[in-house]
Amino acid sequence: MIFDILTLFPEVCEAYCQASILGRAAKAGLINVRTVNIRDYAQDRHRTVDDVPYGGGDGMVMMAPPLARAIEDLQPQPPARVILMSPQGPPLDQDKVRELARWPRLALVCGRYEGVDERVRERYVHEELSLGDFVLSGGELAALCVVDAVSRLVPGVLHGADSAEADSFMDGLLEHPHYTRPPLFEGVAVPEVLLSGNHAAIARWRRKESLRRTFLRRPDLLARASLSREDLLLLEEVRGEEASGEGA
Ligand code: 9D3
Repeated sequence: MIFDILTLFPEVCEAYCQASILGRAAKAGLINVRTVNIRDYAQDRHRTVDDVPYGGGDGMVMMAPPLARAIEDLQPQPPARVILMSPQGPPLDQDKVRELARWPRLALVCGRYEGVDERVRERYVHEELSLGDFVLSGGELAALCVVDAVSRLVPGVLHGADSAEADSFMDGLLEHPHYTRPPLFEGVAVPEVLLSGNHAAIARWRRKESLRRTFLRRPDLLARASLSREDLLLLEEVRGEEASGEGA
């Protein structure tokens, strides 16, 4: 999977992509993250990439010509999929991540300032994506989220423990609580079932706590999850316990 990140802050993007799982994936040749400094495509002495908005108003707008040239200089041409990171796109979710992972190459355009000139969007951008309804200073963090989330779905990037984790969102529930040593921390014990060695009981407990968390924190996810008959029985237990004030 090849990612091209078009940005005014290539160092920021490179640093993240060289660390941890992404860094290892890049070294293994499973992903290739290339950054393009949009400022390298400015044409004046001051390397200007922004200008005041036509019609007036606060803030600056990212100019069309440098960004257009940067996109046209991507290799090979035309780039497979050009995505503008923008507060005006639909928020990224795991369904979208799975869809993006099917492209061989993604070009991620990071806006700065109040936005990019509308003509770039019209001519080059296939889709826009946001991270959600909050204000960032630019698209870099959003582009890195795409690189990170999509890379985790590239075969070979995750192994063993990690890949189960990648699957965990797939059934649409939140994860159960996790514990590791010590068995007693500040007077709080690890739930006994986890020390029992009874793998069926552990699996049932985890599934139930997963359902409990989703019920309490993200009922919207529960409504969309595909639940087995066993899940529905566990969920009834959870509802009863929560209504009677038991449990966490
Ligand atoms: C004054 C109106 N603002 C829109 C909410 C202007 C504005 C603020 C911040 C325009 C662009 C930006 C920079 N943000 C991004 O480029 C961005 C973003 C975000 O701010 N929130 C969530 N997802 C994203 S993806 C790119």
